[in-house]
Amino acid sequence: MRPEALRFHPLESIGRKEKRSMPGINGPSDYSREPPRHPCLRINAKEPFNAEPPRNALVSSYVTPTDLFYKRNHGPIPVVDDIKRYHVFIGGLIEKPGQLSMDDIRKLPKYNVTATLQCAGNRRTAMSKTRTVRGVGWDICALGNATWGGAKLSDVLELVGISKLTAVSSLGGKHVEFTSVDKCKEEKGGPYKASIPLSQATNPEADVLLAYEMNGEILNRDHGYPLRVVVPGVIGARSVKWLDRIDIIDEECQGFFMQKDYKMFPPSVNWDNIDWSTRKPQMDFPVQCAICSFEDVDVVPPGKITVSGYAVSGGGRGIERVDISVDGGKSWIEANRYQKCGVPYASDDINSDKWAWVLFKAVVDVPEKAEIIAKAVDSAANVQPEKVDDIWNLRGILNTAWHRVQVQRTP
Ligand code: MTE
Ligand code: MO
Repeated sequence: MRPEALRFHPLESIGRKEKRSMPGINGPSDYSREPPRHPCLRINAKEPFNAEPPRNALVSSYVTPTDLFYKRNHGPIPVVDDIKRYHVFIGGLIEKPGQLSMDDIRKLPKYNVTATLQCAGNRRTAMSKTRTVRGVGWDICALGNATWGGAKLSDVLELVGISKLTAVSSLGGKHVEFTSVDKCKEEKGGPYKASIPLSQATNPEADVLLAYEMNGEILNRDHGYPLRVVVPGVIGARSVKWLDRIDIIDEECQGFFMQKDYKMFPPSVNWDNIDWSTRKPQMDFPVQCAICSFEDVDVVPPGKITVSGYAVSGGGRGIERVDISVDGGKSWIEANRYQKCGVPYASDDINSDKWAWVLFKAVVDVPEKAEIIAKAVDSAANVQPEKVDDIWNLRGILNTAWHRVQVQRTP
């Protein structure tokens, strides 16, 4: 139902694909206006800025502090010069294109969804050790768990006449495309974009948000100020930051990051024989976990040690189990898992955050030299692959192989 005070500004006078003149937000073409960042971040690329927190810091809290949350960009951070002028345009295959201001969006019912966002390139550096891959190198911390506050996309789409649970709209729309304002070299200087199926966008239970808050504060510039999409359970690449427009379209978005990137290829495909059209854009994240209490090779004190880390799956599938081995995979014990609800959210089970990671902990005795391994099982009994070689792919995405660290005891 449309709240009393809400205004949707129809744009009868402008064409469906036409750009309005004063959006109040723009993407700079250089890096002179980047925001300040936490000094402890490990920088993987400076321009565009790509950085992740240290392992130990990542799992020291269930909700990742915003300044420690990984930052994944493809261009300079956009600048909002006038928030009052900012509007998100809604067009494409709808009867009446129009636009919403931030005030309009804030008048819709607000939801707080705790969801883990993970880059498809998380753990790429380890995959590149098998065979070279193309892409920014990431250790194991290209993910974070935040409480996102905003309006549901399903409520926003209702304002333009698309009812809940619609797979095909009356004008033949099947996908929802999100377009930003940042200038990406992969898009030849054009903006970042992505799409999701209309059925997911109009499903209130999919919890797709137009978020204006992160961890109870106004979204900051690095993470998409003033408005970003959050698609829970799906690779981070579909959660478009600095949202400029939403278009209802008949085919999935033809942008670079949907069609020429973020697709999962088999190990036999290389840069000479690749045919991008043979694969679908990756959406759901597979089951993943990693040990964050140690570096890849580490020294530990004598006595019992604590193995801790994160486990998360895609599509709203929870984590059923995390197994730990200290003898290279010969025997396993089960780790303790925990989650904590930050902000109340009325899902079916108020005790678990279905889109969020679990943190795990196991206290173990280790031999003098040990390989510690962690692997998780999700609620659909999906397991992680044992070896990275089996899932190697040229873009180095979705490295979900068993996570291993080598530790040696001090005498
Ligand atoms: N949105 C825009 N506009 N530009 C981008 O470069 N990167 C995407 C996604 N949304 C990106 C974007 C990718 S690949 C990821 S993993 C997430 O944003 C990262 O979100 P974060 O920087 O808030 O952690
Ligand atoms: Mo990503």
